[in-house]
Amino acid sequence: MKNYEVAELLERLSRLSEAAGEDRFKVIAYRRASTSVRNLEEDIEEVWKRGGLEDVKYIGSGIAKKIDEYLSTGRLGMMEELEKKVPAGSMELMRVPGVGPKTAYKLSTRYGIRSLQALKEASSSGRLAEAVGQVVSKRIAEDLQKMKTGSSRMLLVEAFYLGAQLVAYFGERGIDVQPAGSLRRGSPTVGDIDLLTTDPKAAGVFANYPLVDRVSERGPTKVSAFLKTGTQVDLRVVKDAEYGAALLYFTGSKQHNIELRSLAIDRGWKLNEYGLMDPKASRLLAGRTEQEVYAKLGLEYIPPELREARGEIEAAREGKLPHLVREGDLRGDLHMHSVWSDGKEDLERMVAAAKARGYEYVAITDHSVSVGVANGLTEERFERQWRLVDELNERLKPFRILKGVEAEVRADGSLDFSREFFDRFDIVGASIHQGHRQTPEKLTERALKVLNHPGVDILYHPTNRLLGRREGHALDLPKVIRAAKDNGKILEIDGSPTRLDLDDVWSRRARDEGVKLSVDSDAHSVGELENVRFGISVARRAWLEPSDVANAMSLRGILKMAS
Ligand code: DGT
Ligand code: CA
Ligand code: CA
Ligand code: ZN
Repeated sequence: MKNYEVAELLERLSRLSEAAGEDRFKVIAYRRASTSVRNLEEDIEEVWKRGGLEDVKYIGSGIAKKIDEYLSTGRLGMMEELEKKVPAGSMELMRVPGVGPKTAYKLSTRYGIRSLQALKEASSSGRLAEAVGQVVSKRIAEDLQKMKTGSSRMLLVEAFYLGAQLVAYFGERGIDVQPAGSLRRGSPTVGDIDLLTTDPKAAGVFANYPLVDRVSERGPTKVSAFLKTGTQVDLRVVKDAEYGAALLYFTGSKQHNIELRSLAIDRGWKLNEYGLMDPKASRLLAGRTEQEVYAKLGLEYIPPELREARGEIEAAREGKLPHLVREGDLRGDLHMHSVWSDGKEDLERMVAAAKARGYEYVAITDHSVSVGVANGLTEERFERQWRLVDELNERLKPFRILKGVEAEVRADGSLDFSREFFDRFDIVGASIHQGHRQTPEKLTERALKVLNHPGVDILYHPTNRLLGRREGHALDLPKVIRAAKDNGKILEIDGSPTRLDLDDVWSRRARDEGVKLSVDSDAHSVGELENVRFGISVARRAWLEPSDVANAMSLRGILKMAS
């Protein structure tokens, strides 16, 4: 999925054009196209491959040509021309929302402020206020503060695809690199991308990566750069004999490392990014692989997703680590949409794509009628949809399409249909979208009401959080989990990259209480069926085994649970 990348490219083109004093209409056109690509449900690369770029809203022939050049070659000639016209550092300054092109131009040419670091210093010394006035300076200071507190973190999906692109770029040049850090641990958001390699050629090759905007640090063992997407990448070059220790160290988490190190110290040893050492004998005990280091410390190998200092070291010592669920364990997907409601794809195509992934069953769960904006279905439209589903099921045997619904929970906790009507679905998921400004008590009451409803099988994205945009509902989750347990209901880990809801901590708690979780895509397009990958990251971070996951069950199992 390159939508994010292409949207960023167009956004940058817009900003560069503005900074370089280009025609205003162009500036606006690029920005509009960027927004359009960002919101596109389909994978832009797929659209490009079938020659459909110009069908996308706000993409005309000129912009289509640029996207084509970028997707075929990885670069954009015109962008490189523009970059030459724009003063050094001003693009980096423009990552701050309050710094527009004119301000950036002025700061970099007249005041010599050419990096975020310099901007921060100017902000605290008062020089910034002299340059741009109190009001603007105050706004910039606030933006800088926000960037520091994490609102500038990327979603896992963005880091994942950027990381994959980097690995491929090095791979094509015969260099193995491996992502570490929070990306490898599968955190829902990622601050920067950490890469590790043993190949000394990597540093030079990295500096030539087309997406590199500015190399901020360059030494023999570490190169740091900002990409044009605004992302920082740290590449570290280490020795073969130290690779495992370095991978362990730079995968983190920091807290996990601290616990490991104290384990080493207990034995009179020393653990750092160079290896596990016995200082008395000045001898390297382990370092080539992570497995070796864990083994020497008397531990089972700990998968990266568990390295959060949440009891994994103790479990590893006792040989009690969970056998974590993998994407391949999923036998179906219990949440997705079609054009019947707000999906972008025909039901038939969603089903075919799900089948092609190797699933045994899939639930089509379009919205129910009270979600007007999402074209929610009435009873009558569901009955029509079911006729199509029955026909397809006849043809696709033994594959099975489950008749599903994402039932909207109204403000008073009631649902759109009668109990009898819900019984005619195979799978009923319920979602609380509306009324999210209600008090936590009221929201909890609605969730509990739904979990006590005999027709409901799953509570979808239980807290309704949107990463980077909105906190989840402050539900009384222990109560919600208890209600799910008491009523035999499933709680969802929604794999949509902005949701990843329930989160890892609460999913684990739910599992501990004996509640099953489903790992779903919430796909609105074929490409988004991939979302389960990120849901699986959450599930693994929650210590889930296949037996904890509802859609790792057979068709018969899921039908029984949902009946
Ligand atoms: P992020 O980038 O904020 O999403 O989170 P991480 O975990 O990727 O953190 P990052 O990029 O600052 O550092 C990568 C890893 O390097 C981190 O997980 C553990 C290790 N590390 C970094 N700084 C320290 C430190 O001061 N002490 C220890 N023990 N480990 C560190
Ligand atoms: Ca990192
Ligand atoms: Ca880092
Ligand atoms: Zn949905």
